[in-house]
Amino acid sequence: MKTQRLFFGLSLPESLQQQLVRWRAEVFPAEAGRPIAAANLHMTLAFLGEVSEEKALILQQLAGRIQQEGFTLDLDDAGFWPRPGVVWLGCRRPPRALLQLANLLRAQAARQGCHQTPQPFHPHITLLRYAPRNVALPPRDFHWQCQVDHFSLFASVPDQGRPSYRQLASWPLSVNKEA
Ligand code: 2AM
Repeated sequence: MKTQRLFFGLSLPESLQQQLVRWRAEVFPAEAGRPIAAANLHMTLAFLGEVSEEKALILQQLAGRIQQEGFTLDLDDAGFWPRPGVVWLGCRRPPRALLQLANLLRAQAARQGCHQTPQPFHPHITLLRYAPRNVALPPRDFHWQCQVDHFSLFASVPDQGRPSYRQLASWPLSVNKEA
């Protein structure tokens, strides 16, 4: 059976990816970990794992029925998870619409048999992997902003030994009334 490693997520505008990479190079020394390539900077909403074509189609149909508002991502937080050695960028106050979207996608995925971790969704963009335990985080004086008006399905494909993320489909989020 043919399967693909899939996840739902948010892409970032290329201009923001480039800004983040420049900022990362300023605030983290080279020994702080393995940087994620600019084009791979994204936010995962629901990780699906290895999925058959049949199940991927069902999940896409369910995703297409989602009616949710867009939102603004305020990226003003950073942290370190020692076990995976991940340095991440996140939001001190994640928008409710972001949490609702991720939780809905995660619930749909779980109902289709895609294992979901029991930990609550913690929105983040992985900046570095294999960071050492003593990695120094930058002072929280940064604030990156991005309007989110769609979410996407991605395939994780190996590219010279490292994953590369290919966008397979996208769905719009409606206009954010607060904006
Ligand atoms: P990470 O950035 O925190 O490692 C593609 O692999 C995306 O799915 C990555 O953003 C990764 O999150 C996430 N991911 C990979 N394996 C996962 C797992 N077992 N559970 C949850 N998310 C996972």
